[in-house]
This record gives sequence, structure tokens and C-alpha cells, in this order.
Amino acid sequence: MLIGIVGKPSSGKSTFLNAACLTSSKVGDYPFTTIEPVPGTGYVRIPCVCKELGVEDNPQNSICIEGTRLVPIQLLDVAGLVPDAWEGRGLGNKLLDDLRRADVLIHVVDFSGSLDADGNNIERGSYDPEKDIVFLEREVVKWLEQLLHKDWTRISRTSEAEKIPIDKLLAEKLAGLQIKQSHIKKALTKSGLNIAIPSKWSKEEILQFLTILRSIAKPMIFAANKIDIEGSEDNFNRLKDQYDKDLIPCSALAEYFLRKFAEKEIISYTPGDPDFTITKPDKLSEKDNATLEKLRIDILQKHGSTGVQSLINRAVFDIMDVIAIYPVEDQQKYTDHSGNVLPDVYLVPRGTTAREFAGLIHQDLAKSFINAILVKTQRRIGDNYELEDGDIIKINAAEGLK
Ligand SMILES: Nc1nc2c(ncn2[C@@H]2O[C@H](COP(=O)(O)OP(=O)(O)OP(=O)(O)O)[C@@H](O)[C@H]2O)c(=O)[nH]1
Ligand SMILES: [Mg+2]
Repeated sequence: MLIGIVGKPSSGKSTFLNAACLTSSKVGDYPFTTIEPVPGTGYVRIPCVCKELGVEDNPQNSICIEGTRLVPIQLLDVAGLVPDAWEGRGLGNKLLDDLRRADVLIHVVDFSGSLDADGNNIERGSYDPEKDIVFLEREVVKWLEQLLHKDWTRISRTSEAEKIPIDKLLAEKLAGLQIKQSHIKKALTKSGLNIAIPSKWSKEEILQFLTILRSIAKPMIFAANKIDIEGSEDNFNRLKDQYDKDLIPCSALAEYFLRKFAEKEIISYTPGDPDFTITKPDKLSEKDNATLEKLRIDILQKHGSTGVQSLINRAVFDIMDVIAIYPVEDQQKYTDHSGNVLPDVYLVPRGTTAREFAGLIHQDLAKSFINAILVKTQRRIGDNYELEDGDIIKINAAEGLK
């Protein structure tokens, strides 16, 4: 699973990545600081089952801080998008191509209104951030339209002449973009188009279908970034009802500060926490101390967090509808074969069955699957059981085939 970080130049994408992943993607006060996409590993945050079970764990594929599990997730910081990028403006559609692998997008928007549509500095408050939300969606849709355009006549005619469902042909065409046939089917139903005659669809109808497809296959949530700058909150308050839970106040810069101080163990802070404690006050300069205290009051106390962790969690759990599963080998001690307690957490789509889950651990395990135990209740389950969030599972497989 991959989260793409998108937005116009200088909106704060690299700062967001660096805060979330402690990477060192170059940050600059000028457009197109980032050119090549920069990957990073961030974390989703969940309450760990170790608390519920009252055990001390030894995580292997994730981190547990006092009962909070941090599970790795891949992020990708791409170059800034400007209006008409799909036609080659700015860095053009190469960066749209960088988004092919993304399952969900976090759109980092400068909510202080201090940048024009191309990311150039202008007077604070003189640009409406909602314009970015509108133009960036259009860019992604136009990119899809362009990708489809050159093959559309052939695809639509083949579908009609050879009676091959249009969703099947479209899925083949869009396979490299993480767009699945189920996404296409859903979008076609929603758009109400007559699937028997795709060659008769107008340009507007195709665009409308692609707009729906984009919202399903590349869902997007919005970081109301730079919320620490004066004026940002007014913009946020104006737009929050309209975008509801998909718009989250954010200060990527504040999160970056907190992570850096936490890394040096000067403060104690778990990403997403509503507060921090200073553990080594003697290591803090007066200036840094003042910055941290300001941040505590203006951001953490006012908004509950810096927003970075909330955005990642919302993208993964609410938008992608993923659940967390803990596999173990010993159902009494909750350990793996080396004795690590609650070693791993897997993030899997809701609806994943016990056998499918076995296959994610190891292909052979799906083949040799006999049954599984839900460790919390010691209940035996069959291959078709749909796992639930927080399940701890022990898989029983045929000997010799494991
Ligand atoms: N005040 C404030 N400044 C921020 C925040 N996030 C980023 N910035 C600043 O905004 C400027 C641009 O940040 P970048 O992270 O380089 O922006 P970008 O979106 O990656 O830009 P490009 O790579 O050019 O597309 C830098 O000066 C950052 O310090 C924030 O939350 N608050
Ligand atoms: Mg950048």
C-alpha cells in the first residue's frame, strides 16, 4: 500500500514526508524543490493489543511505545503539480506518472493563501486554498483522460463488436495505475452510462465517469497545512463543514520539530500525541524552548495534534478500509517461533479471509491451511472466516507442507 503526497509547489509536501518519515527530502522556499519522487516509511498508529492482554511485547515488524503500535506504511513525496500539468506545464505529466502506484493521496494545501497557483510567494491571505483542491483533482482526471484517449476508439469498438465488457477492457488498459476492475464497475454504475454502447459516450460523459473513477481509485484527503500561520484558521473554518473529515488542520513543520527533538531524546513525544514532555531541559536553547511552548499552545492544545498522524491514519483506516491483524504461532504465549510476543501486525483490507491472510504470510501456508484459532477467544475458524480488526490469529497448517 502506498500513500502519494501531492500538492502544488511549496505547499509543504517534503516537509510532510520528512515529518512523517524522518527522511531528508530537500525543503525549499521556492517552487519545484523536489523533482524526482522521494519515498519514505511512515507509520500508522493503533492501540496495541498488548494492553488489552496485559503482556509485554517484542515487536519485530513494527514499534510499540507504551501500548501504542506504530505500523510501517510507505509514502511517496512527488514534485509539485501546477494547473495544466497534464498538458506538460511545470514539470509536466511525468509526476502524474509517479502517482501510478499510489492507492490513496494526501493533498497538502497551503492554507495560509501565501502562494499563487504555481507556488510563487504572494501576499499572505490573497489566494483561496479551495482553488487548489479543485484544480488538483482536475489534473488527475485530465491525466486519466489523456491516458485513455489514444486507445478509446479501439477499446469501445472492440467491446461492442466482440461483446467484451467495457470494464474488463478498461481494467486491462489501466492495470498499471492501481485501478482495479471493481473500481471501474463501481464508477460505471455510479455514472449511469449505458455500458452496451461505449462508443456513443460523449467527451463530457467520459470525463464525468473518470471524475467518479478518480474518487474511487485514487481517493484524496486534504491537509490544511501551515495552520500555524496567521489567517490559515479562517480559511479552515470557512471550508471545514464542506469537506468534513477529509480536511484536517495540519502543521507539517510543527510535526517535524517535534520529531527532531524526540529523535534527540530532548522531548518525549509519540507521533499523533496531543502533547509532549520535555525530558532534557538543559539541552534546549531558550529559542527552541519558546518555539516548543508556542507550538504546544497554538497547535497541540488548539487542534489536538499536528494533523500529520491523523491524516496518515485516516488515509489508511478510513479511506482504504484496512484492518490490523496479529499472527502468532503459540496461541497460549502469543509468540512466534523465536519466542517474540506479538511480533507482527499486518495491515490487510477489510474482508480478508483466514486463508487469504495465511497466503499473505506465506504462499504455501494458504495451500496447507487447515483451520485457524482466534487467540483472544480460542475459537476455531475455517478458511472463509472474515477477519476483524485487532484479531490475533494462529494458523494451523498441514505438517510437511508448512
Ligand atoms: N509555517 C509553516 N511552513 C511550512 C509548513 N510546511 C512547510 N513549510 C514551509 O514551506 C516551504 C516549502 O516547503 P517544502 O516542504 O519544500 O514544499 P514542497 O511542497 O515539497 O515544495 P516543492 O518540492 O517545491 O514542490 C518551506 O519553507 C517550508 O519550511 C508548515 O506547516 N508551516
Ligand atoms: Mg518538495
